[in-house]
Amino acid sequence: MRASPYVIALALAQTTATAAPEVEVDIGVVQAQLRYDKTSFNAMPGAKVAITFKNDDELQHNLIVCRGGEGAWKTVADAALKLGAAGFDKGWLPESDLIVAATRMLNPHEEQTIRFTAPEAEGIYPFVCTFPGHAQIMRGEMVVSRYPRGLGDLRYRYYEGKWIKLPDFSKLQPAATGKIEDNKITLAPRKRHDEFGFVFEGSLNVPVDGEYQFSTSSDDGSRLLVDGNVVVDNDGVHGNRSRAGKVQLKQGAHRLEVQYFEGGGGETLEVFWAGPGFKTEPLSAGAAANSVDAGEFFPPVPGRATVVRVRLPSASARSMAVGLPGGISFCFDAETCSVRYAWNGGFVDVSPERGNGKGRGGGVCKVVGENWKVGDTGTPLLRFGEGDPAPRFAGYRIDGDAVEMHYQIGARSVRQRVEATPAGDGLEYTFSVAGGGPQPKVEIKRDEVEVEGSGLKFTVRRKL
Ligand code: CU1
Repeated sequence: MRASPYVIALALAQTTATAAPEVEVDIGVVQAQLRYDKTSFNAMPGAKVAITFKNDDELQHNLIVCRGGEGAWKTVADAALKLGAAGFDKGWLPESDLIVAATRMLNPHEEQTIRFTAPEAEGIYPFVCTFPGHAQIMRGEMVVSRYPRGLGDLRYRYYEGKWIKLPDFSKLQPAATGKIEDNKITLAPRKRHDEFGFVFEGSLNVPVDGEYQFSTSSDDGSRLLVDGNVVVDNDGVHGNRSRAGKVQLKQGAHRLEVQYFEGGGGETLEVFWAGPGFKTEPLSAGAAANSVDAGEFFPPVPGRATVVRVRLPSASARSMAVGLPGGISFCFDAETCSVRYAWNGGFVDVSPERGNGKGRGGGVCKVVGENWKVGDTGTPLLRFGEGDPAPRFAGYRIDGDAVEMHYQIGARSVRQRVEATPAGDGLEYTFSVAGGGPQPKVEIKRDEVEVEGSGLKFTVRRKL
């Protein structure tokens, strides 16, 4: 029998229906911070996943999902760096059997949806941007687990009474009980503002085996138990106070219990947890997703070197931060007329200097990333002979991707041009000297960096 066109159309419709993604995730970029705006999501083993990556940033980014465990992102990012200058043409996508799925390198304001099947093996699958210099910061995790992380079936028992520490609630008669539909721990069901208590109980899904941290922030006392064991003890009469505890948990559902009491005055209860593949997340309503101040980041200007005069760690008060396209930044000290160190990442957090609305400011700014040494001796790199006079800084000039530092050493004017290596793993220096005299020698701590080239043009690369 021949299938009628109608049957074929129906079959096609069914195929399309089953191919619809079971997990749809939108991931964006936090502007100028080299961060994805979503750093964790769950997928069931073998689930059909669709990730829509929206690059609403001024820099290029990609998103590569890796297999091979939590640290696999580094292997893939290093393989991308090894592409060297060819990386630009390949969108920094290396050939690697550790890659589960990948977007192309997206230009600013592009987006792309990738579809793939989540691996059958449960565990953590990191995703990362392999644009040179981004991977240290720009990454997240797909957790493949039959137990999507979170709290479910949350119920409360509400009590009234006067206590100075947590009572044995099991011996007391609750004044009210109920179910909390959104599964967020909350004091909302209370019927008065003093002399009351709660016991919250729910089922907590733990996605993978590992160490988990819990914390409560409460006024007054609280206690958190997992499977009947106390993990956080924050008991007693006190103002809002945080306490934390750690516990090893197996994958699966666990019983979470939070006890709380309020004597008089203000009342607060916030509960958080963190574990493999995710940072601090609230288990309570109204709590900030992450209480750490994100800071005020100075955005580098895309495609152009950026210089900001700010105080930086391990440098004099005359330091400046220079951000280069490609995500490499360095600290230039106008006192020593030398590059003190470099870092890959998100340039500088200037909130300590601005006071962040809280203090007086004027503090030392934070570099966003991890410093690496560049062979600095605390003096200019060029030596003209014994007893060179102290250098005098004479300003800088931005020239597209590069910055040119000007300084005087005695009667000689030195121009030091600095630009990023194509792979973003080092700095290229080009010196020009006016004022004559003997040929200068280069003095650099060669054990700290890989030095390539010679004379007045050379490259210092990060030692891995
Ligand atoms: Cu990136």
